[in-house]
Amino acid sequence: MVDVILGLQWGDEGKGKIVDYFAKDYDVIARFQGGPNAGHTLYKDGKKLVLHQIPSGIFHEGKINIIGNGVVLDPITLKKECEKVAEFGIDLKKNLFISERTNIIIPTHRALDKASEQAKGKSKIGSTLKGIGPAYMDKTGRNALRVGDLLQDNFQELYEQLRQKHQVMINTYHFTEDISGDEKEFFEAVDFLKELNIVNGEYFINKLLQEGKKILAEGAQGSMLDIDFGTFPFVTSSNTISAGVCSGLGIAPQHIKEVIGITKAYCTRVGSGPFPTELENADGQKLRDVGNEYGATTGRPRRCGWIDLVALNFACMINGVTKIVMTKADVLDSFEELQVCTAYSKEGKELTEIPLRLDLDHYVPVLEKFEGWNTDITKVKDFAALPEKAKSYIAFINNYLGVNVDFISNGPERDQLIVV
Ligand code: 2SA
Ligand code: MG
Repeated sequence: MVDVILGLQWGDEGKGKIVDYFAKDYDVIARFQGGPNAGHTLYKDGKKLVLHQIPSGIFHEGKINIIGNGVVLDPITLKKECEKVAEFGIDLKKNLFISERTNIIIPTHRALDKASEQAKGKSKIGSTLKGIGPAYMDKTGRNALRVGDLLQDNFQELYEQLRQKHQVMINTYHFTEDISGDEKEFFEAVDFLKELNIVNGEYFINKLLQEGKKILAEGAQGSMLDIDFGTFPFVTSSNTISAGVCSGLGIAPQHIKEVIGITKAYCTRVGSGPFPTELENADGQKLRDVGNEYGATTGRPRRCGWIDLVALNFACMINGVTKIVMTKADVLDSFEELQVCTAYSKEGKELTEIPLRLDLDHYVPVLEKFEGWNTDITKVKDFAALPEKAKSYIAFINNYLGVNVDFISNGPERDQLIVV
């Protein structure tokens, strides 16, 4: 059986904490897409740690963590991450497994990412510049190197071929960057990676399924950043939705049971692209300050706004969400008034569907107002003890989505999670 945890917004919904919380109930935690662009924040022994590629179950004894074939893996970032995790006494040889089909990010992918963003100028995507787009382009373009290739004698030759191909492309952008330092680090990291457990991911995971093991698939980024269904072209380059689990791990759809969608009690976005409920005012700044809304990977300030039920409803539909976890509810504690987007208005007409192009010159959010609860909820343990106004806010969301909020996170700590 496979359950999925994924983001329903534009990423940064707090997946790291929630996966870490649920991990105890699973035998296996697996990443199925994305790469070092992800930033999953966990707290271990009171210390903050940001994971980018290693699944968020890594701190649980006896769990198997898998980096699936759908991921694009940067050996340099992986080595650094492994070293950090090892400081906590975690033996990666025992509990980290990497699919041999996982595509590799090489230094020129990052240079290409930068060159491409620079060339886009004002219409840039706001990429994390980790080489994600170019690496997935090499996958679909059938040029990529994969983890299994590292073990081949001719890896150096394969690398050189790809690097040269990239160099031609980089030149066409008139982009110059010295990557020789990165290259040295890359080959050191490749040697490190070769010593980890490289497995045939699809047989590995299917054997675990046959043994009755419980698997948790951990999504990265969010549904509105999905390459097919997100706010294209301001998206990432992978399928972030539940459908990505099958292709990103090599498991059949009938194994998937719960799809647990994570949403913040409000909404954020980092990078460019449409964000109908964005608040470019004092309320937006307050959400950013109270919620500490800065990119976990790049440190970029996140754009903040009210919760968008049109987008959430769309995400619930595309993913087949069965349960919702609402995170950072406590960030709303000091707001006198809250707003919720229930529709978009275009030329006087109200729409409740996500259009092909969410062009903000034409789509204006229709907002419903709520009285804020104006109470500190960070110490609340039971749903019953939540202020009535918080309950009505949640009830309204449940009713709109037709899926219930089953958990409410009211602080960063593991035990700050209210079961509804
Ligand atoms: P990319 O790097 O090419 O995949 O970027 C394309 C778009 O996807 C967005 N994106 C993200 N959005 C939110 N969180 C992400 N992870 C980090 C975090 C981001 C950070 O957890 O905070 O630290 O800045 C993430 N990764 C990609 C990105 O902003 C582009 O809009
Ligand atoms: Mg994040």
